[in-house]
Amino acid sequence: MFNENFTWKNHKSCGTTSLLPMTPKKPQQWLQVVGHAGSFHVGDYGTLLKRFCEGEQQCYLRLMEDTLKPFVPAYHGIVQRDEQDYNMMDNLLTHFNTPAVMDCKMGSRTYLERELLLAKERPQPRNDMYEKMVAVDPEAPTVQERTQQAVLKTRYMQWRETLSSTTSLGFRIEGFRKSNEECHTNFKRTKSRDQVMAAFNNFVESNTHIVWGYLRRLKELRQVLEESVFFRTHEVVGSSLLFLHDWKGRTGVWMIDFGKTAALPAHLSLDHRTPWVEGNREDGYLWGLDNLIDILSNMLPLT
Ligand code: I3P
Repeated sequence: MFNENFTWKNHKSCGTTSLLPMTPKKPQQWLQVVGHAGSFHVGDYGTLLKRFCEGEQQCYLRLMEDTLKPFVPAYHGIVQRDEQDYNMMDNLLTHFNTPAVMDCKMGSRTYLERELLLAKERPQPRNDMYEKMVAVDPEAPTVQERTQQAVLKTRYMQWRETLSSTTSLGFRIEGFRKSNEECHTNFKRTKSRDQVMAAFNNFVESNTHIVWGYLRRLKELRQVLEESVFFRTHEVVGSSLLFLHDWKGRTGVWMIDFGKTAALPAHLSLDHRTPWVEGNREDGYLWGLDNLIDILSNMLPLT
């Protein structure tokens, strides 16, 4: 059933780890995951093995019982390989012929409230994040950060959010690979609607049929999200929408990456549109989806 070989890049068991393509090494098709290395394997019969994360497993188990089920990869339980546990799920790419793939990280915030608390209680400035920051903007660190040559993770994440469209639009493009195998991952400064639209237009190669397909699916997803019990009762942070299309004109969008999706206390529920203030747990997911739908709608000719 599965006839392509992929390699995956990841670095830890829980987190926002998503599929993203890398330059293919023919004759096999190779893929990579944004930012992280080592925790994916291709399973048998069109499945994907992702390094076990209990929080993510809990989400998948609940999602399999939720109205959102058609919008997430089917979950098949835990498997072991070389003494490591993996969550096994459908490999969405197997449904397409040499697909173009895009990863959009959803929400107006990319860190959990509990990460913020932890950073306040036990601050652990990171040198790797300082290095990533100055590589993009040497002026970004504060005097203190420059002295320490380190930044807090939450500070780095907030900086990334305001630099990209996360804060202003409620989602950001992480990267894409076109079906011609061209890879684009330089979106840290893609912030305005026009920049996002230009990136999408590049991804779909100005094909309005594909845009229609994506829009239909996103509108269906929005409707289901607005009614989903799972969605109402979870803070969905660092989760992505995976866009896939191929030369046959087939399109699909799925929700992936639930390593940082957290169940809310019983008394709390979210509308996912109310702006976040510390304590309300809002994540801006639906606000971001509204903006995404609006941007894609504007790529179509007026009817
Ligand atoms: C990474 C990105 C990831 C985050 C990772 C960051 O930054 O924000 O979402 O992982 O943190 O390094 P960038 O995209 O600029 O490379 P999580 O969402 O899982 O926290 P990490 O280095 O602690 O994994």
